Amino acid sequence: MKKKLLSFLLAGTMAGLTLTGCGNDNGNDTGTPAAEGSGTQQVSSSPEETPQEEPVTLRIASMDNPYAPKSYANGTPVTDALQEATNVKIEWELSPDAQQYETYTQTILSAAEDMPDIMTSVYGQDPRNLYEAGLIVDLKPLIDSVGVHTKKYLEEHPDILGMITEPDGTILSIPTIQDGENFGHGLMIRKDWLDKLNLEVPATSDELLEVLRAFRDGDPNGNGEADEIPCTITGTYNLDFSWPYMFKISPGRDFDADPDGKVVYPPIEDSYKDFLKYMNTMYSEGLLDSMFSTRSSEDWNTLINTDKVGMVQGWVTNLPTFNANEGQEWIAINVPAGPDGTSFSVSVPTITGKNFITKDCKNPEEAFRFLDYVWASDEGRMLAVYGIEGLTYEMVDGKPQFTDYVLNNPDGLSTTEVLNSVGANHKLPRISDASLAQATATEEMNAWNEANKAMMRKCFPSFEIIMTPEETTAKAESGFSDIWTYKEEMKARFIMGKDDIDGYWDTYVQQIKEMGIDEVIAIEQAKYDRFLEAQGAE
Ligand SMILES: [Ca+2]
Repeated sequence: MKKKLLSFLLAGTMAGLTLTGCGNDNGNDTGTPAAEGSGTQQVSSSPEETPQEEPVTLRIASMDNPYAPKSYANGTPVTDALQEATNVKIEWELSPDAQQYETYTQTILSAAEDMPDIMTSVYGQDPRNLYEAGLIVDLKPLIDSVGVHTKKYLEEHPDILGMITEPDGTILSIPTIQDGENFGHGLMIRKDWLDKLNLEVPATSDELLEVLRAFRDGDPNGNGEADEIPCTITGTYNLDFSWPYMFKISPGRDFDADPDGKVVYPPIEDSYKDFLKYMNTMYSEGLLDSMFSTRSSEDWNTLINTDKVGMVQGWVTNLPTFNANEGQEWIAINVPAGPDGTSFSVSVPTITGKNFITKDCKNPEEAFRFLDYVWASDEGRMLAVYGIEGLTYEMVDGKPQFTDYVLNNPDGLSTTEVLNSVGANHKLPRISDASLAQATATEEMNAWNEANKAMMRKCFPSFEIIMTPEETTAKAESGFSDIWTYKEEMKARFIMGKDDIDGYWDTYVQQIKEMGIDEVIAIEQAKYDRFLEAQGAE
């Protein structure tokens, strides 16, 4: 094990030397040969100066390890490996939790002097303001000059490039990314109830209605009373996920784009009307919980735990909790095919942390070279996700697999705690994938996840695309929040039959238009066009 660890560290060190070597082409006036021992007659004016062996010191401000016993300040195997590989010595400025980190950043940013080289953002912080105040630098030129791995990653993931590019073409932060393609929202159903009633997993929207009718009438909880709620949900907003995908519409992120690049507002599209009609059928037949619009998550859990509910929509990672109820067997199902014989699911990568280089950084290229390795190099990504070879993972048939030390930790730590304890899942920028979730999920869950991914389409990341200040103001003043509220109220009224869908649809659409939806669509169209343009540009 030690040998493997050593060889890993050595490989990292060599990569670091190579990178540092590249750096000598810039800003080094001693004329150090690019390659030592190449047999040329050129001799450095000061041979004892070997800058590539001098570690670069970087001050980094961040939240500390969520696994408190192992502070980054004392070193962890992963942060040590990152420093060794990049020939960097980190001077940490750590805060134990989000609140204290926020206080720290407020203090340091308002003082605006002697800032650390690299800082991670606090939630909701807009890098634009920091850039305009002259506190942070544009990373775009650094990506172009030294961001070898970052460039490659962004070329392979143009949607991420589109999401991190500012309206003026600058890139102000390197984010932590969750790929958004795994173990997200889904439909979950009582497999034991299906079995009891001799029913198959529903594959179409019509079969789903049949199954829910059987749940309503067949006393699957076996208490002799018709007390089952075939399907429940917590509030109207959650209906925007999974259910509309049977009708090939995705209203959950406010806007969407059609294949021709035209931005649409799903709640006024005809397919949304079909979705409402379906949910109205569910409601009027007693298949959807009559209290769906006001259910809290506490109610939801109570109904599940008391054996009253046959189907829900939500995070599929809840399944183990549901299945902890004795006698209950929950499974995730793929979105049933709708009237046209198909359906889809939706993914959007999410950005959960942003990392800046400040104006006080003496050597932005060295700082970025470090971020580049940590964030986007193969080695950096392995360290972030899998930790240390031989300790937290082994290569088996060319693929990393978590060791027992992670999956069945001798000290009883959870999988996440083990990885945090070695410094993986760190607070520096990282690209997170579903490896751990996959390694700990059941075979059935992984099968569901793969099938769900196979039917996935990327949707317009309307929440993530960075807006201009003018767009932000225009959207805030557009009355869109009133449109949103009206649309939610009408969704509930249509589903509950308080307004007739066919009879009132045109009036509803007209109302949304009068409230100014076209102006908001124009703003979203400009965002979307820019998103596509950023991806097209190198
Ligand atoms: Ca019953």
